[in-house]
Amino acid sequence: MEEPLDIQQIEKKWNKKWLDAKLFDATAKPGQKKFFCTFPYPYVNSRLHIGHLYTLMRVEAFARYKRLNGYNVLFPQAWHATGSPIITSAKRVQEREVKQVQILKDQGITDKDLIKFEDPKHWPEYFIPLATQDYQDMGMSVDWRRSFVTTSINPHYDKFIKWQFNTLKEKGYVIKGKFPVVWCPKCNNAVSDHSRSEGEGETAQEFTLLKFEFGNRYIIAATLRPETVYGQTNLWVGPNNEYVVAKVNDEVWVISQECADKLKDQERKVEVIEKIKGYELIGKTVKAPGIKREIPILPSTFCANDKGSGIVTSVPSDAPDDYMGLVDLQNDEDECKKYGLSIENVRAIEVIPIIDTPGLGDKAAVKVCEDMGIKTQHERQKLDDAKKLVYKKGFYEGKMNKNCGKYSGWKVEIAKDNVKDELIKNGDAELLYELTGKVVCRCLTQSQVKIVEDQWFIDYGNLQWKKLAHKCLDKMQLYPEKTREQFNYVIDWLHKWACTREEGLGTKLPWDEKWLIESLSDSTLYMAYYTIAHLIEKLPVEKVNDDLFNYLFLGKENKLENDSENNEFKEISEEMKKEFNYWYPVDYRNSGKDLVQNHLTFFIFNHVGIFQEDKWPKGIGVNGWVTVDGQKMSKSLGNIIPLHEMPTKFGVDAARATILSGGESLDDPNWDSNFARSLKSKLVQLHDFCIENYDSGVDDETLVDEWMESKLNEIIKETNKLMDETLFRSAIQKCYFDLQNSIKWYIKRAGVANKELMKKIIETQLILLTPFTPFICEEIWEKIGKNEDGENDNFISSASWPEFDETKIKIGLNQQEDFVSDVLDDIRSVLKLVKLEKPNTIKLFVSNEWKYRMFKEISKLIEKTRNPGEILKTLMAIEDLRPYGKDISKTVPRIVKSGLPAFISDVETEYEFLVKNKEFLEKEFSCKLEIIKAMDSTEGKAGQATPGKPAMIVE
Ligand code: A2H
Repeated sequence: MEEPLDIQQIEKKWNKKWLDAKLFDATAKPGQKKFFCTFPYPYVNSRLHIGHLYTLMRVEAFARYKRLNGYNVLFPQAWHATGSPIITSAKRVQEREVKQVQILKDQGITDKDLIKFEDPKHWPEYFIPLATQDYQDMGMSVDWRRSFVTTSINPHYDKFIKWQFNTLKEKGYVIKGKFPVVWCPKCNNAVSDHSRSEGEGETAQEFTLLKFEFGNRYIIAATLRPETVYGQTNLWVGPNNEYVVAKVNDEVWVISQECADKLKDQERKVEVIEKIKGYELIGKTVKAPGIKREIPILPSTFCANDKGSGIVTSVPSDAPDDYMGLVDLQNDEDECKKYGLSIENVRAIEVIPIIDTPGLGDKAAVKVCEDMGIKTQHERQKLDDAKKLVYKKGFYEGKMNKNCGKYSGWKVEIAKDNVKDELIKNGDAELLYELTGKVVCRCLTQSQVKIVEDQWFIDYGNLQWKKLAHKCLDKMQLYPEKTREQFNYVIDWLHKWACTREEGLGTKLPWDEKWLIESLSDSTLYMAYYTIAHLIEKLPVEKVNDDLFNYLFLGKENKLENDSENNEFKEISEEMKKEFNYWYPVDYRNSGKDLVQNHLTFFIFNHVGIFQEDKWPKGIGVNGWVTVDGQKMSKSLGNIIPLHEMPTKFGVDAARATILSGGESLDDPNWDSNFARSLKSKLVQLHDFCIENYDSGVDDETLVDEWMESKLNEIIKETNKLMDETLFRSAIQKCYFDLQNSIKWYIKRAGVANKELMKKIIETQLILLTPFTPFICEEIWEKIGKNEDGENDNFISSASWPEFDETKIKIGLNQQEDFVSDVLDDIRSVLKLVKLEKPNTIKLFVSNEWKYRMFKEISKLIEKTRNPGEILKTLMAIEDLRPYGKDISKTVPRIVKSGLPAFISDVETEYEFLVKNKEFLEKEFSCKLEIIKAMDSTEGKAGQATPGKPAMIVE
């Protein structure tokens, strides 16, 4: 008996061969088509795990597919060390903090080695080689010459980032100022997305604080829609909410305690004087800002003290909450009485129309609440939906009407800032920043907004820059396309981004060295660095400066040439320029869906802000988050599988194909351990099958060769389409499972396969599978004699993707084979039903002619209607069908429900086809088979035959 396959040995063998042959080292070859793809560099403070694998595999499978399709493919990989996580962890190791020590021990670090992790620099030194090994073990087709690490640990890259920031600053994209940032009061630092344990993507949002005159005080209400002041009818307070009267700078304000706390971080001096309950204010009046009209204070249930000031101005025309609050109160005499309000006065409050919104009239909130059947202010879910709808339409499409003074006729979108500025100028309003959602720092302290002076920002709010970003996006291929809307939204929504930190690893801001550039800002343009990474390291770092990068990347004047002593320098810089110009732009960058709102959009911005248009990125892929065996990945569940366990636990090929089979598009993919285990043994079977069947079989054509050719070509064609759209899960289904089934069927039908065809099938399937399971494919490829000399071109990894021949795809043939397979299944079910194991005779009856006629008519009609009555009526109008009215009326509803068979021919064709396959069926059931036309039979059963579904009697 042969030795069982040693999968791990095979993986090691091919990894070594690929590395020795430098198979994935990619060099510019002007004239040859290229594909440049990237996976965001992982953060090197821990080992890689299954969460990385899915996103990574989407790049890897695509890279291999493109390579097989004749592209010169560059797939490089670098490592990210920027930011505070490593420094924070190193500090925690210094303190021997139990949790942190455990995290390291779980990753195999011994007590003895612990001390090394007190030094932040040790972290990348330790984790990068391990990550590289994991990548190699997993068969990633990376050009390792171009790998690097970020931060000042890498002085060449450090210079690149400095150049990037100098360039951004020159273009006015980096600005200094006073800005609201998400802030941790404990760490005394801005909390970047990477440094959060909760609330990634949440930012500071601007609210306008409206000031309502109330004697010698102001009652304050926060709004996102300052332009709606013209429609104010009243103020809302929560009757049982506690408010404070506080001295804020030189004025006295009524606000919530939470608001008072926030104001302290936003450049106000705040001193609380006394507390006051909401109900004490109800029934009093205030003078509303912007309109200088007295309006009453009324009770509602939706005022939250932790938002704005805890008090809301009511604009029932355009805010569904406000409208329902008013309706509720107008219907509730008791509630009015309770607070001493006159119900007549409350009922006299009228909605003031201020905005004409296309499709929603001039009181959008009223219309939407009525249309949605909202009855009270307590229907939260419906009200939130209504709010979104009214806001989106009103704000982006609405126009201010005649009640809005000098702004009448303005677009709402434009009026907003103008009204706001005017209110502020007149002392009627101020600004407050609120977080868009809860943010918790890694130190587990809840973050808040703080206005920081002297901060550096990337100005993603710059309108000209946004325009360029949109232009780039418009031309970009997105995988899947449905992410486009989100990208457009993020481009519009991004504003100033605090790009520096005081602490961490990183690159210093070149012109203000007390600052370090933070981790989401030094990772946006580095794909360009990949094109030169292996060359620039040959230069002494003093030679690397902005002039060099300007020359390489922006085609600016070569200020370096005069340096006569340095021919080598010149040579290297020319080579770098060639590499950049060949590989750029990036063709495909893939990442998880959480990065659309920051990294991926920053990637677009930075490219369009710095590079010429022909270097703008061409494609982005976005994917979901991995779950493991149906559960969310989490430390506490212990279900995070590290990459280095994959080879021993599941085998690399099986792991690669399993993770991609777990999902595609934006689905959250599921890792299924059982699937991986069973795939591992299936791949061994594939190996054995190929070895056994390659180059064996008959020279004569078989009955089903033509069908098999058709199927094979169809599968190649469909796989191509799926691969081009990165729908790898479906592609694996097609080129592995579907093709496998077809091959099995072919062998069953042919008895002995045709030799040449079998060779072609095996070769084709192996190449189609190579992007997913390259190790086993290489092994088989070698064993079937395709790579005997071990030359580079003979690896299956460098083979040519099979072409399909459209003329060989014969839908009719495919349908006929499906018919035979259905007949086979039907006979089996009948035998099972009558519990007959060994039949003597099977009689098959081919349907009566008129039924073919009926089926064909129905197949035409069903495209227009699925109403059985209508179909029946049309059929009955056909003269030669009329005699069968009773049968037809029974058949039609059944067909509408279950569908028509794919194979509808006519009596003669179906009959002859069965006769042709008689021998095959007889062999299958080891019995005699009779094929009879129903019209020639007197058996009652014969009448039950329908086209594509012969009736049968088994004896
Ligand atoms: B808006 P977001 Cl016309 N509790 O102002 C409950 N709601 C509060 C609040 C609090 N403490 N503070 C402010 N708000 C309301 C005007 C408006 C608003 C119009 C249309 C839509 C609209 C008049 N009311 O908001 O949930 C305020 O109502 C919908 C975008 O944080 C504030 O803006 O997005 C809005 O909630 C902020 O809601």
